[in-house]
Amino acid sequence: MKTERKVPRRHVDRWRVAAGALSGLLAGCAALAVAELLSAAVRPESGPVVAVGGAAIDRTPTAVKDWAIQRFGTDDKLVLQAGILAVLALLALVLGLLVLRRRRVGAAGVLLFGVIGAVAATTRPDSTSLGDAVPSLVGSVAGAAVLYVLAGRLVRRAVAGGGEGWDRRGFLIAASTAAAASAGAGVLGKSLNAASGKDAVASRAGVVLPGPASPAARVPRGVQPRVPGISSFVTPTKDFYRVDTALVVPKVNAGTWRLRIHGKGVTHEGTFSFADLLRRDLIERDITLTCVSNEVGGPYAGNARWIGVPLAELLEESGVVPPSRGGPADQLVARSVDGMTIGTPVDDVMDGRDAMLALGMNGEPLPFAHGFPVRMLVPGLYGYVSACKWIRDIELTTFDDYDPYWVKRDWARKAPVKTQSRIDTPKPFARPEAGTVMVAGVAWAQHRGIDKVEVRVDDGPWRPADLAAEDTRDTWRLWSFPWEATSGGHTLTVRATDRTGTVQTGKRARTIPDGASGRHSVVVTVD
Ligand SMILES: Nc1nc2c(c(=O)[nH]1)N[C@H]1C(S)=C(S)[C@@H](COP(=O)(O)O)O[C@H]1N2
Ligand SMILES: [Mo]
Repeated sequence: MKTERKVPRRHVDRWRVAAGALSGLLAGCAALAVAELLSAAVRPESGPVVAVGGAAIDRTPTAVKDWAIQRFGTDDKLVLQAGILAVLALLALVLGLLVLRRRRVGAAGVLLFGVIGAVAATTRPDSTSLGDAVPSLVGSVAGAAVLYVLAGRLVRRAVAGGGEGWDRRGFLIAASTAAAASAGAGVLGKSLNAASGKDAVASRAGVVLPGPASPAARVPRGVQPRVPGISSFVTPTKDFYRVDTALVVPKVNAGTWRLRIHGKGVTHEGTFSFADLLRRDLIERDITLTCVSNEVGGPYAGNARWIGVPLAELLEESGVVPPSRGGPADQLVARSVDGMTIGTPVDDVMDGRDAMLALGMNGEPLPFAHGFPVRMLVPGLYGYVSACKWIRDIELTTFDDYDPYWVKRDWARKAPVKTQSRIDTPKPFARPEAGTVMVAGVAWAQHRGIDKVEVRVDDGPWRPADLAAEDTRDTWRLWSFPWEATSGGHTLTVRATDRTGTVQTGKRARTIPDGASGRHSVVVTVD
């Protein structure tokens, strides 16, 4: 008899524990769903997962961030969000078990997460109002209430037919109601958030880019070797790499967007609208952009045709004098709508190169992911010291007075692009047939230009590759090398020489603090 009583009792307990865990998960879902719904009313960026994720990105040690960019690329943000959700799910399970013993404490635990989310949301650099706390706080109240109510059904009590148990039917009804309501709120919130950038989308659709007053130099014939597997000279916009800290791509309405120019030595402060910029004489240029986080042989380089306002002209009109001519400001700090800060040497911007406020990319208004409505570009500098997307403010200051975002995180204050080359084909561990194998790829040294590319097989001599035609010294240059491949394992290595005569160094350096160096090698087995 004893054992017979024990078995169902343990059975009941196991179900109760499972129901507790489920309650925790449902409370978490309810909290996130309500927060999502409210963030649609406040700001998409005020949601707890985005806010905590953004705060986590800013606090992630540079080495880890760099690793994440390399390992996951543009998907690093998805991975981060999935990670946050996984941690939340685990904590929700714990709270669900806690609530079985201490109903109030368990429910209060949910509120604690609301406070964390609220603090993260209101301390983000783009947060301008305490209203950003609302989604997290109200969401957590909803979650706590769900947990408290569900826990009430899990209390052990006398049930009909004698013995002990808990109100299973009541629990199931309450749990399914909570699940359905959360799903409803979540779906509604998601769709409202998706629609929230509608005015920005409409403003982008309405942009008509004028023809340039100064068109790009004609692209010479022969910039593109016909070798399968080599990069395209112009990177199609959809394939252009994306690197930034934004968990939600900012959707800025071009109609209300303004750019302010101010700071040291600015005698004519100015505020410009998008229409103001469109009315000016625009320049069109081919410029290759590269990321400092690009490993040797990595993918974070792209070449596009940009149209925009020459930045030096705007600065001159504002009274800015570069330090080389006696001006007081040596650093230009660009600020974006999402709180990014990017510092560029004023001398570089005003030395005659085509630094610009870009309004268009490859014949279209900038895509949102690449900085619509306006971004900065400075040929020859890595993106993190030059290419501010979603720009809204330009301040003239000094390198002594201010450290921008990445510099605070141990990256170099100044970072001209290092001379680099990459083998696009063959791919690592390819098994080409013996005979002529086309080795091909790209080389870049923006604003200096590429003069020579050489290929070495195993420990053999460096032999010159066929250089494709050069567009400008601000663009990358494609190359190819017909290799008479003999069977066996071989290592192919490439190096470039820029127009200053500097040969790409074989000395390996990490991406931190000012860009990777070393040579790209590919190991293949010839059959
Ligand atoms: N607002 C903002 N601008 C930014 C960044 C960012 O994180 N936020 N990242 C910079 C970096 S590190 C690079 S390499 C380029 C990448 O531009 P792309 O995403 O258009 O290729 O944008 C730069 N501009
Ligand atoms: Mo970058």
